[in-house]
Amino acid sequence: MTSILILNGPNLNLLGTRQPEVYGTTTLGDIEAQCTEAARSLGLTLAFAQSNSEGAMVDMIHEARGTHDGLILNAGAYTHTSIALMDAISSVGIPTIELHLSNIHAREEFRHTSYIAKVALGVICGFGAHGYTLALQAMANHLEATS
Ligand code: CA2
Repeated sequence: MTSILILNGPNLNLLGTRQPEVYGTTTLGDIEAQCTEAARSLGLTLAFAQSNSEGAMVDMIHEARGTHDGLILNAGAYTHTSIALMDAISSVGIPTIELHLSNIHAREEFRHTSYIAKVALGVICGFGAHGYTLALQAMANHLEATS
């Protein structure tokens, strides 16, 4: 069965507890439950993870090789800084969708740069928690079209 890893970066474990005006009231646990249901109806196997550590995220991307067919990555603030995550995605060659809850282009200038976008299939941002299920649908379509 086609397997997808959804990987979340720093501070996303706080979702639903602080800054609801920016990030909404949905918790990461709620998002995982929505993704589990969406993956089931799309016929996908899902792994869902979060880390506050850049190195741990690099390790999880390396370990995804041979295990997962697609990566959906909300790298949080590392999106705007991490050449290491960009290189990890390039090195494993797994199709990757960059995802954000907020519209990073409508926010501060420093959020307009993304190292992840340079190696991603595409980017989904600004649709809040719904973006996660949109990304799963987009990844399912991509993997189906390229299989
Ligand atoms: O919009 C997104 O999904 C972001 O990846 C979220 C990151 C931010 O640095 C990116 O520019 C855009 C921040 C995640 C912080 O999450 C929090 C959640 C609740 C309370 C505080 C932070």
